[in-house]
Amino acid sequence: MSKIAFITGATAGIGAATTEVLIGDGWKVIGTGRRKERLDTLAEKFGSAFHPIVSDMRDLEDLGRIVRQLPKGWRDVSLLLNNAGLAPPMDDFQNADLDKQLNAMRTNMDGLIAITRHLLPTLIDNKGAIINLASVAGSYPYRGGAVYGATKAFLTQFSLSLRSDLSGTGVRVTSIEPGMVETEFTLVRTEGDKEASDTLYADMNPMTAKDIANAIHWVASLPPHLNINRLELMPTSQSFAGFAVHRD
Ligand code: 8X3
Repeated sequence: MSKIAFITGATAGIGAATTEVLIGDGWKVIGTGRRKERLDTLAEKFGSAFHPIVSDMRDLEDLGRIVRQLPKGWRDVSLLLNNAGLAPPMDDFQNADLDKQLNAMRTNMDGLIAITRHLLPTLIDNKGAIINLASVAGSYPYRGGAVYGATKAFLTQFSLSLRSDLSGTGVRVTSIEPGMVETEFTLVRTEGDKEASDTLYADMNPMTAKDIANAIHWVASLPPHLNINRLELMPTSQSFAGFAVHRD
């Protein structure tokens, strides 16, 4: 099997960390992202093991073109890591900016479905694997996470149902569901408010992008007869609270 991975959102956080771990294990990585200068930095760092593609997950037509126009030597993709995603601000939904909520849906769901559909013929040919970056927010509700959590629940269910459709093809599908990881993710969620982002991680010990990258690498390196359906991870310092009860 070829060792070519296609990673969406490779420019930061878990995407960048996984790019590094996979390349360290002899993979070649096609990395997409919106920020060209970040992609250039990765291209400089990884040389011929990295193929950068500037792309926006919301531009569905462009995603098709990107896959159709993969250059020679980069077409034989055997691993798709659907990592690109974002969380809108944590406002109660009744107060939320609708455009920001819809933007998260387009990025986390529409773009992901499109790129998966475009790459599937190749992944089937290669008996490859798809790893989807879902979240604990898809299983456990919390305040301010209505749309974000729903997009991640979608992702987990999409992964499981895709396994049914792909029965007999040899393609493996995994939903990775992390809790708190310290990356730029929270900075996006707080719309660049560094203090609010730092407060979320204050005095706890979040997971790192490298922790998740290592888990992804482990899943990708398992023998072909073994499929991890769902993998849920949390930092030890994050756990669960009880139901909220409103009292007058
Ligand atoms: C986000 C994980 O725990 O911050 O995907 O909601 S958490």
